[in-house]
Amino acid sequence: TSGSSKSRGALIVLEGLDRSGKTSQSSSLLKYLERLGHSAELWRFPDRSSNVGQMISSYLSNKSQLDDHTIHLLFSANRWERRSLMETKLKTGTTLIVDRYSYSGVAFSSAKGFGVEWCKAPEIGLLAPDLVLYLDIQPEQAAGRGGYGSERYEQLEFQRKVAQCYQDLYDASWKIIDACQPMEDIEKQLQNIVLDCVTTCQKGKPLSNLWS
Ligand code: 2DT
Repeated sequence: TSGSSKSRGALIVLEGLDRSGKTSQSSSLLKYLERLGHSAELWRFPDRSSNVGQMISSYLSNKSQLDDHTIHLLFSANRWERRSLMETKLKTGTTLIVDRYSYSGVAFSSAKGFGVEWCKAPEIGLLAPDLVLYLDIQPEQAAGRGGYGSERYEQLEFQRKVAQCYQDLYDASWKIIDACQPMEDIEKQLQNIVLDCVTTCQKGKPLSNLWS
């Protein structure tokens, strides 16, 4: 069955360290869903296109400095400014594949030493994903993949802390995928899990909010 019925779309989030393959796998999933006739879009956070997004982008590329609390709240605001569009899309049957979401927000800021509860607080009330896919890779292996760019956070020592923080966030609902397998194997695994989730949402699984 295609996604063109009135059933809702699924909110699917990909998380993982830098260089874990999220971006390639997100595009591949989008193509897969489209081939099956589903309405789907690829989103990513930070969404650098808004005013808030431009402040974040400038911070990440080291063109500006911001207090750690401030940047955390900007990342969150950047999700809040997309929340209502996100809900509309989902309710009108579009599945969203989202490259990074609140978990990046919490993992990266708690890696700086903030308490997890403080990091989660501004995320409360954002839409909860129907599925979290974690592309699992050791920081050392990720660093070996053609190296990092020049953005803030793209450093092995910090990525090690982020990896630990992601681990503290995992719950049983996350699907952990070994990101060191051949690309096609990862694609296949993700496709099966995602299709299952899309079907469950079509059948009427209700939307909910973070952190429930
Ligand atoms: P990309 O390289 O994927 O564009 O990410 N980050 C991201 C945070 O610190 N908090 C957040 O809420 C989000 C969504 C992760 C840019 C960097 O921004 C970090 C990497």
